Amino acid sequence: MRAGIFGLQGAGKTTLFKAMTGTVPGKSGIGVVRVPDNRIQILSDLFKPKKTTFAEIDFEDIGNPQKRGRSGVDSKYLEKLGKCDILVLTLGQFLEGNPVEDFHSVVDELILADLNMVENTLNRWTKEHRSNRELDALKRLVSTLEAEQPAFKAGLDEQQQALLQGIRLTTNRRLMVVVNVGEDQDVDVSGLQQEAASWEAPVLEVCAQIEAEIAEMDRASQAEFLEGLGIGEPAVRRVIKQAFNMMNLISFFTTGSDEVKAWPIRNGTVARKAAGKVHSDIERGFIRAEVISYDDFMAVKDMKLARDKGLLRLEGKDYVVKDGDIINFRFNV
Ligand SMILES: Nc1nc2c(ncn2[C@@H]2O[C@H](COP(=O)(O)OP(=O)(O)OP(=O)(O)O)[C@@H](O)[C@H]2O)c(=O)[nH]1
Ligand SMILES: [Mg+2]
Repeated sequence: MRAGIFGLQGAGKTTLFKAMTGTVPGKSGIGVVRVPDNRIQILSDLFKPKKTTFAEIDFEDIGNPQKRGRSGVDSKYLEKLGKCDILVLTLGQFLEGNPVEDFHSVVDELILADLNMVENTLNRWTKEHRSNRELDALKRLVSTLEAEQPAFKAGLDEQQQALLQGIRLTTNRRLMVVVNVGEDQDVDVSGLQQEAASWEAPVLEVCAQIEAEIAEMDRASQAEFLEGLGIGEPAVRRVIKQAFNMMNLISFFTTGSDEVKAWPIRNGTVARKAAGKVHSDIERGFIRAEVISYDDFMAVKDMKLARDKGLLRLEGKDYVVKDGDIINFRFNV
């Protein structure tokens, strides 16, 4: 799963990437980021496993195709954005710009590009006498985009989405806004929040510069530094968690003396499919899932005790896995 960092020139995209990954973007522009989860840390302290594994998502520094005040976007940029599951728009507040204007100059271009794409497709499909269902779905997209709303607001159902699958859009995915604020800068983001509301986009503030410096420190200095600044946790951690949620992901956990691990899955995944994440054999030979919620487990903090007390539930293949479920799969091969 990938989140694409984009925005105007010099907004702090690369600095934000550094703050999240701890490194500069390589040639691909993609970096793997660990999703902060205190529960995994706590489970790891209890089980003392050889290995502790957090969920991970990718962030991509999409770079800068669009200069301040210039309009038009190139197809390569749109293609990159189209490969991302969610978009992270970075606005450089520290530049003394106007974040509301910057917001519009970026997202309005995306809406316009999508509108062009959809209108061209509609013309072509009309000539090709495509089905009414296909044309109606397209028309619905046109009216949404004409109203300067992102494509995902068209509220197309799964069938309609499937009909339009081949059309390359960028505004049919969720957006998050990161305001890159300068040190000691007092910012009022309420105007921006209003604008972002049409995208249902959360607005987060990050001082990317400082956080990029923190990301380079060792753990001990990081903690000391954050305490000195009076910050509980770096704001980029919230950006990462938010991105994870916006991808509609949750985590279930597996525990043991070998490994404590968070497994990211789509919200709504059933037990048998979740088992397949761990191993295809476990999915194939699935018998039951032994499940205990993180909170129930933490009341006893011991798996044997939890079992003796009957706290482990036996769930079948169609059980919808919940965030924080600790699962032991029973299977035969
Ligand atoms: N004062 C201040 N400078 C910042 C902040 N964030 C980034 N910068 C500086 O602004 C400049 C641009 O930051 P980048 O992260 O390279 O911006 P970018 O969006 O990747 O830029 P392009 O890739 O060229 O579009 C760099 O010199 C950063 O050090 C900030 O919060 N405060
Ligand atoms: Mg850059």
